[in-house]
Amino acid sequence: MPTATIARLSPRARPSRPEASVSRTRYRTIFISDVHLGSRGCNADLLIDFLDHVDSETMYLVGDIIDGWQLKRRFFWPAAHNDVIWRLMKRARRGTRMIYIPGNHDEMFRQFAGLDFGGIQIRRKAIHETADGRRLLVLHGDEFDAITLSHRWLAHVGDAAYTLLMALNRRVSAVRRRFGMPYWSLSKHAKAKVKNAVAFISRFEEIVAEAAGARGVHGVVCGHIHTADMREIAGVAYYNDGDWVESCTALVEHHDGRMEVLHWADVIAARAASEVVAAVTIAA
Ligand SMILES: [Mn+2]
Repeated sequence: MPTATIARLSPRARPSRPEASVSRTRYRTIFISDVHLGSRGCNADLLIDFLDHVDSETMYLVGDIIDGWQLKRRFFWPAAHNDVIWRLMKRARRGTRMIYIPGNHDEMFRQFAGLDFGGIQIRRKAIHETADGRRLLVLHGDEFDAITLSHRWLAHVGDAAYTLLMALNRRVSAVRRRFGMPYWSLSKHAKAKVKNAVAFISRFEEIVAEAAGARGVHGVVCGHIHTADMREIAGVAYYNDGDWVESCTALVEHHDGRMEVLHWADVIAARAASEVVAAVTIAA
């Protein structure tokens, strides 16, 4: 990482975009993963909007926050990506309990598991206790991805195809934005149409839930497959917080232990709609 980038990351440095001064929705816990900072696919603007509108006692960063694979190929680090890091570090300073569980794209941080940096605890996995007394195993999820583990090169071929799909996704998004249409994920819909991807996702979900069940916990929170979900699988609560490349989702725990997946593009669209309604009501 060039020195200039690191200098901009210092706690005293100001973000290029100041925090929005709006009242934040408070949750007990927030889980996000698969942000892929350092890659062109990252929807940093939506994530910044999310971070400025929510707060929590505890926040889990469930892996692939920084995309080391993409950064190694080509250095890409716009100001918005710094702004995300700045906001995460500021949360830790403000007293949010921050737990960072590196994934496969940011595996370079796994060597620091057990250490704390700037108030952020780096762990290989964690147990989260919900307000209603359930124990949830929190991990990234690549541990169960046989392809990633046994054929690293094959995972990279997949990564290249994925990068191409993301580039296409950005182009579609740019066109839609120009016509004032809301964010829509081409890749998310493409993936749902491909039988193999669907089979892979459901197999992944089963394996993760099974492993959590064997460890005697009530449920599991993971990321990795960029598909947010929450459902019961063989008596185990399976939660996936999704990603900020395709779907722009987060998993939140309410103060009573209730869990919810937030689709942030929908939240922004609803906010815009209510602002229009308010403006029209005032005008009338
Ligand atoms: Mn991953």
